[in-house]
Amino acid sequence: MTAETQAPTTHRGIADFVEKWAAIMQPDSIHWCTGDDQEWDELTRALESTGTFTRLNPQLKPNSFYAASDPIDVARVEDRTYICSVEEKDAGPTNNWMAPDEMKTLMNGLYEGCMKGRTMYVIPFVMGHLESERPMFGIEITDSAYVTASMRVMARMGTNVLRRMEELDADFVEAVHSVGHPLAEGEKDVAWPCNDTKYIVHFPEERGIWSFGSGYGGNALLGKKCYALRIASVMARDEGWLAEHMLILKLTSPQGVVKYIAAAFPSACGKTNLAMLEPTIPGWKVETLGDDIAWMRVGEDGRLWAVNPEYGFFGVAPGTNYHTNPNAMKTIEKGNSVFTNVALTEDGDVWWEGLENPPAKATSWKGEPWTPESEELSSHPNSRYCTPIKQCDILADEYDDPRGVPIDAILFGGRRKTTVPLVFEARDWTHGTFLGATLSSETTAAAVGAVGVVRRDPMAMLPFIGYNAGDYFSHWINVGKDNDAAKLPKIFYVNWFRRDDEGGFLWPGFGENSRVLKWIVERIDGQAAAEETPIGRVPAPGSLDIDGLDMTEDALRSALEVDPEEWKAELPQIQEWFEKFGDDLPAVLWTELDGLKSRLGA
Ligand code: GTP
Ligand code: SPV
Ligand code: MN
Repeated sequence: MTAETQAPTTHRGIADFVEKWAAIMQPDSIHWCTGDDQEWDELTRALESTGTFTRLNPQLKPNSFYAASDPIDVARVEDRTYICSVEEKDAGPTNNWMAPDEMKTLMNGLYEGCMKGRTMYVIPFVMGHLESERPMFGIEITDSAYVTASMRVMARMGTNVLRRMEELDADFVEAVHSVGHPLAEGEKDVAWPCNDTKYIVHFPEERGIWSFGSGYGGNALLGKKCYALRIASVMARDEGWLAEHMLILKLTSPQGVVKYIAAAFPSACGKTNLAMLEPTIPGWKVETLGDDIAWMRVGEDGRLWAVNPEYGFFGVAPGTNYHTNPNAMKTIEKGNSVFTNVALTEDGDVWWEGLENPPAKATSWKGEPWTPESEELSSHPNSRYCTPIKQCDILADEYDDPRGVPIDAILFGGRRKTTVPLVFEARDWTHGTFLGATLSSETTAAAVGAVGVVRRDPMAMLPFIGYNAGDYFSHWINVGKDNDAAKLPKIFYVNWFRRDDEGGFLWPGFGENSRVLKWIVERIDGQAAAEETPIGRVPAPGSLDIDGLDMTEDALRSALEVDPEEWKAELPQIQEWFEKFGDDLPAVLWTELDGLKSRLGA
């Protein structure tokens, strides 16, 4: 061991973990992350020197950087993502599985010497609050300075976290990451090192994560999807709480009544936009608590309390602009942000499809010259901004409260051109669980693979449930059974993406979604009227406020329509979906499906 590899920690478990992997991966040096500004400067300078980062014009975006990935490394790789539970059955029918020993043998082969010529960064981090009753620690080791810089934005990390782990002699999630691109003696690095072979692997019983070959967000920032959803969902099952792919927002009415709303939409289906919504209806206010992940547990008062475990936004760039999401724009304009796979303009700014004022000339994410006449997109559809949550002007004060906020409503939603109305209400928790379990959405560019294909994405968690999805549904049902249902959130289903015959959106979306939120909270308070339909309760005529909106009551009816024929066509798909889970599917979900069938007269 050289002096450099001697761990600057009194936490034996952490020192052993780092030492063990350093011996396998053989980095040139080891850097223990402090999280301070000097470290950020060193990291970003190193990233500039390898060409990974281009510094943006400080007048426009201070302390901010542009990065373009290798075109083979642009999104989550669901077919390379594994849940390696001891028993195959515990991974369930929706996850890839391999026996843990077999996977470890395979990956140890890949990890052997994989950090040669590189620095191993050791990132002590905590998901959620450091001051929480039980801080949720992790140590990520990575050979990517890009990942290290991004982790500093997305998670609370650094020396203060390490010191707290030492004080508590805390358990932690071992998060192992390598881009899988060792450098031979004298070999020049590439701007975006990665490997054709990729594995994103979880060992749920050991609470361990092994990732190889990718530098992209969800594959490599291991505190995010891998820990805060896949591993945390297993912890949540064992301990009786929920780890969900949900935004959290605070809604204040003109009368000053506050409601907290959580919403699960699949990747690239509108969470960030709803979380930062600028209401178009007078007197209403939205503040943000989180845009992607919610950890929720029933408190002593019987209500469901939610915290956002993250520290930044990793948002979809295309479509983001001053009309759709002014609060995201203002957040990134303060600087301290990383933009990946967008276009770089000649004045050192970034641009993407949907942003105002297209530049006359730019460099596309592929490094090619681009003009507004170009046939190719300037930015990858899954290009992202990574920006500190604390810079968001409408961040709710409660964000810093380790207790979180009590949730009044849970929204499920997806991207469906047809069939699914703008909004409807579940009858009760079990029916709401049925709606979540059968959630369907068109696939997006957030994951590698075909785009626009309708698939079931239960609770928007299909790629993130760290165990058997049948057991996950039971867990949801049990949360309703074991608690006072009257105190739990009411469940709703929304669809901003329904189209008319010409392919246009039936609902204007974005800030206008505040009208739907208004109907939802008025339902909770017993003020707004609803109509029963076979699928649930939709707004009664006149109950959803379209005052001042360029939309007729008739057009609204088309957005709200429940067509029994379209829904009958869904039934065999839901049946087939449920059959996948065999005996693991809670029987009450079959009862719900039977009820739906009979209400549809099918
Ligand atoms: P992940 O970060 O991948 O989890 O995505 P997300 O769920 O946070 O989605 P996001 O809010 O970033 O939106 C994804 C895309 O949907 C963007 O291109 C948005 O412009 C678009 N979008 C969001 N809300 C609406 C809406 O109300 N109507 C329409 N038509 N598009 C929307
Ligand atoms: C998603 O795909 O749901 C994201 C982006 O939020 S990633 O962090 O890459 O998973
Ligand atoms: Mn997401």
